[in-house]
Amino acid sequence: MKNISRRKFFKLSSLSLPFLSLSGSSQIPPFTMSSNKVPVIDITDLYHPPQDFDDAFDLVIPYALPEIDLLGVLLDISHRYRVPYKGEGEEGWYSDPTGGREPGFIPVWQLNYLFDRAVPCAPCPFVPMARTTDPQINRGVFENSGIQLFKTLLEQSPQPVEVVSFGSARPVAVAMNQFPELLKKKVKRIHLCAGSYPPGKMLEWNVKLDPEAFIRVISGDIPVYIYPCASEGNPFALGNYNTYWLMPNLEFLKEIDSRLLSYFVYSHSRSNRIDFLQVLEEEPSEEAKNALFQRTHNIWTIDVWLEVSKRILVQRADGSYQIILPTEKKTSDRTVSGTFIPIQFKPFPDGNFEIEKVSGNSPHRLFYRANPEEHQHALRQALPKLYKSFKTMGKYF
Ligand SMILES: [Ca+2]
Repeated sequence: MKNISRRKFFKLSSLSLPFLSLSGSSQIPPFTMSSNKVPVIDITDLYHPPQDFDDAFDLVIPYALPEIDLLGVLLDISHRYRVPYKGEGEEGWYSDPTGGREPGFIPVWQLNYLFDRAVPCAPCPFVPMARTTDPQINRGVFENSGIQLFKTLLEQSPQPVEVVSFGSARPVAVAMNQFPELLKKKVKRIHLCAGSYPPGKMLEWNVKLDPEAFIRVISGDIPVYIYPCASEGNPFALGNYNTYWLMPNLEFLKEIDSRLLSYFVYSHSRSNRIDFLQVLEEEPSEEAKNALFQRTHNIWTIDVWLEVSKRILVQRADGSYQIILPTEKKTSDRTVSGTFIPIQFKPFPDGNFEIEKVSGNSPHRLFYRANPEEHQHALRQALPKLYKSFKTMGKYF
């Protein structure tokens, strides 16, 4: 009975667009679409307090890179991690006792404030799909507001959009089940940061969040660029097909824009201050800053941004590594960025997958790095330089 009335309500209210934006209104802020900017929809499992601080760390990139037009942020939330979760007897692999947390509206609003933007943001369904064809309409208006935002942003974009997904594949899969034709027409590529390749015994974290959703997305014909987050099930392996690398500390944040530093400290310290914009104008405590600087930081996401923004990771003639624009490339530069192998997916029922390498007539691609140690070494040099170049918009207060 409850589901029926929810469905009805959803049908009625889907005529208007329910989502949250900085202005609090339900209208998409007008955005200018110049042809040299890449339109991007960012789907992230971002919470506050964070589950993985890198989600807040990573979201700065699409705000700060001028070649990206960030159309919207969809919050990929899993109810089980909103509260302390003890796992399902899988040797604690998927447990997380550090919940509660809520969808990351606060970090999105903070970045809108810091970069003077009005990027709309909305949550997506909180629970796994019951089957690969599940449209999750019975999750109601609030949890579907991200899916509605997805639809509206695609409809309004004059050109196909790059979709990046850093959590479960659920928002993309639900959208595939609600408006498949629109996705086919308006999604250029889905950059899916998930899965293990080669496959492992344990499901990779993002796949485990929603195996049906992952199977749905890799079984479709919309181009999927997959950036595996694990190799043989190990999320911390330096394999050829996964993107993981480690920053031994975040000392370089001492030299970044001071308001961005406050943003990072807010997230990293799990702050509960309600004046979450004003706090960005204040100098954080030494203790909170030092805890951040000494953080050992795991990264799985940067290769997505290189591919989407068309920036290149290179080694310069002097031996140093940098992330550069294509126009900055010199003949003496050696490219270190990952490449992409044309593949066909062979999904297994549990959410793992195998691949078949094909000659290029498949829309799908698998990330590949020839030398994982060099990839890590290069990014340890190049990523700090990139973050140090980011500037927030001027302070008004
Ligand atoms: Ca994530």
